[in-house]
Amino acid sequence: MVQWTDFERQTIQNIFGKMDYDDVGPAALSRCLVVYPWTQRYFGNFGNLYNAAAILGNPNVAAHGKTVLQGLVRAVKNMDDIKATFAELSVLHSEKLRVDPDNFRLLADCLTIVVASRMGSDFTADVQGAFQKFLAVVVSSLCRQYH
Ligand code: HEG
Repeated sequence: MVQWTDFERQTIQNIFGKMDYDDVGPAALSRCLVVYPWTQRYFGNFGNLYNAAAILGNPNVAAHGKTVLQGLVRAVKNMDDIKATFAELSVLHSEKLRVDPDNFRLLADCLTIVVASRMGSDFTADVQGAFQKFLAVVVSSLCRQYH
């Protein structure tokens, strides 16, 4: 089981408590689709992903970016059992969506970059450490069904 320090818990809750989901979710997913274009293959029903401008303006991408964050909020609320919280989501991504699990990490990294850009100097090394630890647990939990 993952152990969290008080600082880590507070930092994660603070980041998600202050987050503008309508901004951060779309920004993180669209960044992932632009920087790692092979991730577009899972969103064939999302319409125009032809270039960066199309991705940034695509309402399906924006909506799904928010859905991903809503998933992460469930993890924040269940920090002591993220594995169980994401059990079904892991089955969905592996067996139905057939998402290559390497991509979880790539999206998590894009989210870190967007959060860092929004937080500016508040995104200290300690804050980054706590946030990336949280995302590492999320990624590992999503990968469970692939093991
Ligand atoms: Mg996934 C659906 C969360 C990474 C592709 N993703 C979903 C859903 C959630 C979610 C909550 C909705 C599930 C439902 O309808 O029951 N995704 C989620 C998280 C992360 C992640 C928390 C990692 C941080 N997803 C991810 C990655 C890809 C992907 C990296 C592909 C590169 N997700 C994907 C697709 C769907 C979902 C294709 C279905 C979208 C749709 O058809 O609406």
